[in-house]
Amino acid sequence: MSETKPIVLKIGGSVITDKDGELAARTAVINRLSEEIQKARVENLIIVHGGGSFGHPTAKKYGIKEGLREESQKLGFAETHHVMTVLNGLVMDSLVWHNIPAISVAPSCCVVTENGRIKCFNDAILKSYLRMGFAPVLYGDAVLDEKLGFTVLSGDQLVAHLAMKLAASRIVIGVDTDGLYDADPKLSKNAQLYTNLTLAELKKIQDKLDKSTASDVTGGMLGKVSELIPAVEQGIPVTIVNAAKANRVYKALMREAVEGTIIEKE
Ligand code: IP8
Repeated sequence: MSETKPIVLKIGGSVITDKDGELAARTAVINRLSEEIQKARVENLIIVHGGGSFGHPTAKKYGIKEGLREESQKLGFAETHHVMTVLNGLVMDSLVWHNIPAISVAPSCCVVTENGRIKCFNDAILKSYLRMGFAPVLYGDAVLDEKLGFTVLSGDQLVAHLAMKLAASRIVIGVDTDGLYDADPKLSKNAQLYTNLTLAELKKIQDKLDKSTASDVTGGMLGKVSELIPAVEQGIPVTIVNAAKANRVYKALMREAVEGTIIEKE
């Protein structure tokens, strides 16, 4: 049984899928990341992945985030969860064949939100898996909501919640840019990378951050950072790295020096 504090790793949907495509998984990238995770041999690891071109277009098409308004959306809820299980299946396939004892935990079966915020997380089984040395794998999902009927739960909210609840030592966020910039680096050539930020600095620059990627129902880099703030407040450092580039996630997991953004409380 492991006693070390867990590390929570988030892999962005824009890394493992092609957001311009439809249900377009990047299997070579998924395999490379599995290799890096396997090589790092982190003892107590929780993995969370995003929705990319699987969850987001389907959730958007049926207005799942806004909640249940008409019967026909129920099929959309089922479809959104289903396409997430398809992407998760590809991730699981790769992790397990890379000899990682990964076990899939569906948020739709253990989380209930209230107005989009996690209200209840039945995490007893997840904790048992973790204690036994398994690597639980969760993902952004369609979940039941006490006020809205149902909604979309982002992987980022899950990451922060799990890290705080399980007193994680660190959060590693794998995105498709080199870290956190003062402007969207895909749109602005002069965008500057923040390498180290304190919580106070992060709060100050929050309004500068990219508010959304058009295809994302859960709010782009700003949404990501806002979710992470409570975890940093609790003293859990966050490292944001480019998971689309080889070895960045590996180095972050190994605590090696790596290009990216480190956010710490002070
Ligand atoms: O990509 C959203 O998860 P995220 C998942 O982590 C769905 O925001 C179902 C759109």
